[in-house]
Amino acid sequence: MPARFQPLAYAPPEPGEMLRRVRAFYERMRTRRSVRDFSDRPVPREVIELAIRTAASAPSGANQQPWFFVAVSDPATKRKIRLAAEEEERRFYSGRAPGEWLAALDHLGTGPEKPFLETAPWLIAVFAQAYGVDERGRRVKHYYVQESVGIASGFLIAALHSAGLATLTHTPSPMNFLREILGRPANERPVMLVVTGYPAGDAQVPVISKKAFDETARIV
Ligand code: IYR
Repeated sequence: MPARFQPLAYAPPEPGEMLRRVRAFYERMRTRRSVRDFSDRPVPREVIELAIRTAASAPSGANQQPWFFVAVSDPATKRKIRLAAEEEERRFYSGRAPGEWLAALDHLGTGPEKPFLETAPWLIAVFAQAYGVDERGRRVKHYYVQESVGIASGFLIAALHSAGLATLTHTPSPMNFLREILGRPANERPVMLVVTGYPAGDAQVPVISKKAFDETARIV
């Protein structure tokens, strides 16, 4: 029988070192912005693969890893995704979205045109496996799917940002077309597209701010 437990590989940092590391991470992460103007400059596939490996190292309910990532650089597939997304987004912006939703988005300056879906070198489609399927084709219940996929997506965005790439979490609504275009099975639900690449040289981002610490957290 293989051992069920093994010693944790862990080297405690000095408190000063800990503070330096967490501050450096904070300073790095807080420069991340959602970018909608991408350059078409290529990004090596290995960078994307390592970012996905990072995402897939995330904790998950019962370690079921209920996710699947499809990284797309093929221009024809990106085009299909853009056309399908824009079709949904046109409906979203011209009637399907309630006025309150459109008002909440107004300051971001978004609209139904999604050229970045073709310009950006990589689109990473994140799928959640609502349930698993065992070797005999039987359904296996998955736990905390949303939470697990959310955590993995956060790891993915952090890894891409730490590499120096711009990212956008894009959620065309609805986005079931992704399952068809990317040939994913019925137990998988598309959660988001993580668009990534270099920002365009003249990329603009909305002037926004984050909540003050006191509005975000309380330490007791
Ligand atoms: N899916 C649309 C609308 C949209 C919704 C939210 I919530 C955003 O934070 C941004 C956009 C779009 O991508 O334009």
